[in-house]
Amino acid sequence: MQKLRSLLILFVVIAVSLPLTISAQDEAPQIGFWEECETPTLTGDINLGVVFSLTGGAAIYGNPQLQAVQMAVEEINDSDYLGEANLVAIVEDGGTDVETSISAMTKLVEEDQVPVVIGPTLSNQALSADPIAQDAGVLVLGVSNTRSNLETDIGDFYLRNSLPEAKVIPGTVAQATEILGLENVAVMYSDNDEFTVSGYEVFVEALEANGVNIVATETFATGDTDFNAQLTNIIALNPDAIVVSALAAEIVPLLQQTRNLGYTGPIIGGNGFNTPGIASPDTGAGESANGVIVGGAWNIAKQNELSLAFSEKYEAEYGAAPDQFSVQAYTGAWMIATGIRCADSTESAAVRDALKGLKDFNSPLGSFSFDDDGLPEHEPVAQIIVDGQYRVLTSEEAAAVFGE
Ligand code: 1QQ
Repeated sequence: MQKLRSLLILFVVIAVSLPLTISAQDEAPQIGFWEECETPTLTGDINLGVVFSLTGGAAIYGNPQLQAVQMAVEEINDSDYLGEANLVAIVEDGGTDVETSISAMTKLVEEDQVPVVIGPTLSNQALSADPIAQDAGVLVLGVSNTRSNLETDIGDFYLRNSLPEAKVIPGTVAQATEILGLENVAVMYSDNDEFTVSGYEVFVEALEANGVNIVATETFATGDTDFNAQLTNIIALNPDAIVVSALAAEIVPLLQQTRNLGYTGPIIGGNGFNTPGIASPDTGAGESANGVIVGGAWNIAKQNELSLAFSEKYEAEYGAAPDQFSVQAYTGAWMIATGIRCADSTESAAVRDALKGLKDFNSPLGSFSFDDDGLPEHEPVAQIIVDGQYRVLTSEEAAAVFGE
């Protein structure tokens, strides 16, 4: 009898504590509007078009983007975020050129008839490929496009969660000017890419606003590999910093050549510098990347719980730390699912409207909203590469590279 009683007590204790442990797990922060929007009534497969640069120079950005979207899609389906419906990613390579991304978009829109596309990687591609979706009334969410005015140039079926350079560069330039006491800088940019030209214009405005003189401006083209002539001109003027708007394929040799010519000062870059691949000792510029200053949408030092959970899982799954591009892509896939959930629809316009209404969406990027102009809004971060690592920019970190 005694034995039976203790067994009974044990059973009661387990029965009482079991739901407690389950609900404690439930309380762990989770991405998504679980409370804000009800589980949708949708069923069956929902196709999500995915176009990223998986080949060519921009693959350094596109491959982490794809991995992150695949991770998000798996989580969305495993958690029944879309009720009985299932998100299915249809992946197309956008290459690094315009033509490949146009073909990819055409296939997704016309053949697969997807309601939503995530990508393409480059603004240059978005400007050529996204009008195909726009004309068909298919929603596109850019997750790495940072050129100015894409919303107005593409149309109302285009949204992005990637902060445009105009929301990042001014803060970075202001902080760098204060920390480094910049007076005279030289500027270099690629003049045949929509993003790099736009980034250049934003830099010029920000430098002027901070009272920094531009003592020289040099251009090059995407695909160039030798920057010695331009760098020699610039370095002869002894600038306090070199400001560069470029993409990874050009950034790597440009950094190497800059340091080989003996320039050890700060190099202030745009969004193209946000892949740690440029600092890789094997395939990147290695130590030549130290002293790069770049504003970003995310830094691994972000201590919000969703960012920490994402970083841990991404690293376990793919064997490398995540970068800004993967975080934006992961968040973007969850945002699209949230648009579908909150609209309880897969109609592009309905999803677009629900998505556009997102306010205070808790994500690894921080608290995300669209502003009144439909532009993404969250806190950017100024960074400096120290020993190959992206650190939050402070005077101490700057001193560690450039001395006091
Ligand atoms: C753009 C960018 C690139 C750096 C994305 C990889 O910001 O093309 O808009």
